[in-house]
Amino acid sequence: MHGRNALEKRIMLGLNELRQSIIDGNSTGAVELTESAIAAKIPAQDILDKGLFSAMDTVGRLFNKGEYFFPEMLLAGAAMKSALEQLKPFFSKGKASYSGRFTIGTVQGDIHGIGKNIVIMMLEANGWLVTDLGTDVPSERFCQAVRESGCDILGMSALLTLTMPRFKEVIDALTAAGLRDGVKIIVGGAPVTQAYADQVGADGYARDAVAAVIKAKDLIKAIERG
Ligand code: B1M
Repeated sequence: MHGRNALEKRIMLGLNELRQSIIDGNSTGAVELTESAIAAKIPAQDILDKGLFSAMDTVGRLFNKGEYFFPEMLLAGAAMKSALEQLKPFFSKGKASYSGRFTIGTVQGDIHGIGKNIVIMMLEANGWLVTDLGTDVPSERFCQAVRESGCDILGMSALLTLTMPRFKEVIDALTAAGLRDGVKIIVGGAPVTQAYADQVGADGYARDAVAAVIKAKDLIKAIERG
């Protein structure tokens, strides 16, 4: 029992160190500490939740308090991205047969891409064939992608209150182009809510990456039922 407590304490210390390296924007440290955590057999989901996500929460709080500015957020984002790369193999064991086609992007005016990339990682791990349109994606590009990819689901991410209205813009553009009925739409991102998703006429909302996978599966079932 004593040994187990000591081990848990060491794991927490390691994850705290990883968390701090991301808050400090130290990409090299973040990669090394993620590798150490993996080597110590800490589950990838714990590294993600208790190390990486938790660090970003703190960075957001520091920004709100006026202690962090754009450059610090940028460095923290880069450190998080580097750490994520190490975790990717643990979430990318896609199945041989795919669950469906999912096209995703962050809306125009918004360059936040980390959450979207985590959603992609989880979708691919669950057998989805994902097309990533990147960030700052204009409505016309979303329409073009739906037209050309034949995707079952279109996902849109927004991290800014200011860019959330782009969801409706894209949905209206899809309707005008006669493409809306052929695709299901999921929206997400920190400021987005179920009520907002309903308001803009999306088919689904997901609070996080795991919820996005569940919602995508539900929508595919609905398509299959006709
Ligand atoms: Co920005 N930023 N940022 N930022 N940034 C936020 C979002 C903010 C909340 C910080 C704060 O005030 N506390 C705030 C937004 C306030 C608001 O409008 N509500 C903010 C601001 C204001 C800004 C700028 C305007 C700052 C400035 O210039 N003065 C600027 C805007 C630039 C622009 O986009 N035009 C800006 C810039 C940046 C950086 C570029 C420096 C950097 C992004 C780097 C990058 O992505 N490559 C950055 C960062 C890092 C953040 C914080 C700190 C972290 C975001 C993040 O990556 N979170 C953020 C504060 C915070 O969120 N705590 C903040 C981790 C990620 C795993 O979570 O993205 O929420 P998240 O994704 C989750 C869920 O939301 C969900 O699943 C994901 C995984 O579980 N999800 C989906 C996301 N998309 C989904 C799609 C789905 C389903 C689920 O279906 C399709």
